[in-house]
Amino acid sequence: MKKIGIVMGSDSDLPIIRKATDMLSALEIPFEVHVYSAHRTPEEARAFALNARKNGFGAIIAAAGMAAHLAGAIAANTTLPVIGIPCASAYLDGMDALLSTVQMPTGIPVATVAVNGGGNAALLAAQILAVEDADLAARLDAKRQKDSAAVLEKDARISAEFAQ
Ligand code: RP5
Repeated sequence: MKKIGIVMGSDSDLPIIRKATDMLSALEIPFEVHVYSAHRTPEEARAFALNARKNGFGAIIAAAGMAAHLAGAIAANTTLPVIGIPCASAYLDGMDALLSTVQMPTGIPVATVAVNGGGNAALLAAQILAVEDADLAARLDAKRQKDSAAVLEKDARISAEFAQ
């Protein structure tokens, strides 16, 4: 099975990355996690992206905050799918990272999830791998059914509480 590469711009992004690693672990998807910055360690970020396909990765998740160029810098050096997570920092509520990640020029796409959206980044990566993996697709279907059942349980509880 292909691995998911996870790259964060700083270890301060780790709480958001944990949402992704928890999801990938639950789905039994192998992954690697690295701290590489587009600005502080541009050579290492570039080398990771350039070698990602031959190193067995199927998609890359890149998380960064502030002037968040990491996902775009990774995407510039690979044709693997790159999923960007804009991370909120102390100022601007993540709007800075959202725009830096989502507004890629034509030719170098980054599939951008919500601000701090580590869980959805992992799910999107899983769905990419599941195109060619029927067992993983079945695990994703099972998760959807479980999530739906949990919402319907909440509906039953709350509608009963307000029943007249
Ligand atoms: C970005 O700058 C990182 O992704 C992080 O979200 C932000 C702040 O980094 P630190 O100053 O916390 O290392 O490159």
